[in-house]
Amino acid sequence: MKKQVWLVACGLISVALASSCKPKGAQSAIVGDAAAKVYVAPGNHDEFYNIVSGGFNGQISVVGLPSGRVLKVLPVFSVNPENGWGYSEESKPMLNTSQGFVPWDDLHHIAISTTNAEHDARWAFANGNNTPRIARIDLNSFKTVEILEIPNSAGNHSSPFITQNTEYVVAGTRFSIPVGENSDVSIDSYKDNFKGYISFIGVNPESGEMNLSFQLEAPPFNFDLARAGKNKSHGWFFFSTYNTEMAHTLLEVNASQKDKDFIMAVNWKKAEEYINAGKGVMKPAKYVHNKWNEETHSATSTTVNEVLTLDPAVLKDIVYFIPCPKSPHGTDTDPTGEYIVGSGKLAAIIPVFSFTKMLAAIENKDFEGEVNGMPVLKYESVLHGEVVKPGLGPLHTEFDNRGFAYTSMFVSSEIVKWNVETLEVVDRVPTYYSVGHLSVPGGPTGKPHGKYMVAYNKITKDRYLPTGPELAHSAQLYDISGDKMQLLLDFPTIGEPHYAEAFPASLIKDRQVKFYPIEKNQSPYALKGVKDARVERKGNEVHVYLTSIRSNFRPDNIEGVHVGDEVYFHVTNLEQDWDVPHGFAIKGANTAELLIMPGETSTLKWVPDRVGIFPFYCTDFCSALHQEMQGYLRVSPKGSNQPLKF
Ligand code: K7E
Ligand code: RUQ
Ligand code: CUA
Repeated sequence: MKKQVWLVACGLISVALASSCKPKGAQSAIVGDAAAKVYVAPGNHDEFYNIVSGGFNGQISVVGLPSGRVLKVLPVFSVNPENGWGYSEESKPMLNTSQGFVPWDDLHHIAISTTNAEHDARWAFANGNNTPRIARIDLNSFKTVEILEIPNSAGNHSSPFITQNTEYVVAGTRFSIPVGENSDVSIDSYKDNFKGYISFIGVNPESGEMNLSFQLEAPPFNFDLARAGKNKSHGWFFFSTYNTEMAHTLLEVNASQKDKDFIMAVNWKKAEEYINAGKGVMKPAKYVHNKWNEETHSATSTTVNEVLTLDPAVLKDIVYFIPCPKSPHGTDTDPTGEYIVGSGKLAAIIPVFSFTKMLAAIENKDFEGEVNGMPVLKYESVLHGEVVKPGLGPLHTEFDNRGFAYTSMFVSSEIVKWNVETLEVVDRVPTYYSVGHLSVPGGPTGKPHGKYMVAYNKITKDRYLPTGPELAHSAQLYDISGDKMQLLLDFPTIGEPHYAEAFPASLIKDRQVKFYPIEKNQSPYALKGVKDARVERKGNEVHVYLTSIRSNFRPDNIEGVHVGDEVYFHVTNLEQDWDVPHGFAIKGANTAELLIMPGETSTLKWVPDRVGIFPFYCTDFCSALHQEMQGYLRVSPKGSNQPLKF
């Protein structure tokens, strides 16, 4: 049987690849009034914001739906020279980690904050996959305001997923590793010495601030993805796991031996009770916590040295394993919270589990064994049913507001729509090509908005004008309001999109920050008016306090800087109007520019290494006299007695 599935799978892989050379089928998939449905007339706004992960570019892009227009590239984990993210002195601490400044990450998943399992869209959370981190983005300013490093994690793929009132964001490790003092061990000792950790990060309901509440120790599996229970299953979390074989080499073969891996069900309310009852154990673990302050316009980075841990092998009623065929990638819960969908990449069916049955099976101790002291439930006793012949390579499932589920099929390159109650497949459409995540507005919440679905595809091939070997990734927008899914639009994306979430624009568009009140600017380098502009020397540090306002910098002729000085340009943008940023760049500095929002202060550091006159200028075309917005800085030899002059 196993062999057969493999043969079919391989057959379909070659079909999928072959079809990618023929755009013919792709064009014929579009019917009817697709153009009218995605047309957002000039000056009009999109109906939905789509917050899209950028994968290996480490950023988020903000896309309008249904137009597919890119509205913003929002820097998160990667430096962004365009607006000085990671280059300004104020933003550098945001990218600090326990191993120092890390200018990049691999960002896979988005979680939009919810209340009562409905989008409130106050914050977006995103994961750094490589250097385990979670970021929080303020959706009023579209700015990354917090980054928390995750200790004891190696590859933060299974994150961030949130509980229905944003009580917790979770982060499960992809790789299990040995931690603490015993980490210099033979890789062969995997089963004995390696461990998986699941982090529960509490979110402050007012400020959104994150705090690593506790970590759950888990067997050395790979944790792939997760979803919180919601509504009736509120209080539980479901993680997909693979490599439950606990292999440490050639996983492609060795981690695909068993017929079933597990969905790990975690009773987080219970875990919380144990934590509150003092059952957690404090263990050493070093990580950093970075926060952006909107009033000082700067970040601080704090190091933490310990973490509270819970061992579910001791506290027996927190963790249960549900067998799930075969190397599940996504696990998703439906809007009611009753159904838990596993998507086995190598499975020929989609198993749908019942939360009610799971509780009964736990109650009746319907176990078929245990793993590291934690019970394994019987597949049949938890199963609601199987979606049969869905296609090949199920990855991710999203839900609409009418009781249907949509599962992406990577291998057979299609989306399958099925009825969550009856498990009957009701429609299927091809994707171009090899779809990964799907995104339905409100799809992961208790109240999906439905209407559209975006497929984020892994392979692009011939969809756009070719641009050499490296192509943009491809997204496709479908209308899902009718019985049949209808392909409306292709649009290229920034980076490699994995998960994305969409919500109605009306939730946040009227609360956007337009500028920062200058009187509230608490930066120690802020200037309240041009009269304060000046230059000060402190030893070999030179602090240049600049104002920028249409259309000049003050001061704009600066002398008395010497080779080897540390020069800090503190630029305050005095504008108090929307959409009037000023830029700042100086010739000779081996760094990026600053892009300063109205009412904000940012700092660029430069150590001049040669004598000369160095022009600086505003980089953002801000007025008819933008090109006049410039200045000169004179650098004299080290040890010269040229005094400060400005
Ligand atoms: Cu791209 Cu969610 Cu990292 Cu699936 S994961 S495709
Ligand atoms: S100038 S408006 Cu550099 Cu031609 Cu741009
Ligand atoms: Cu300021 Cu251009």
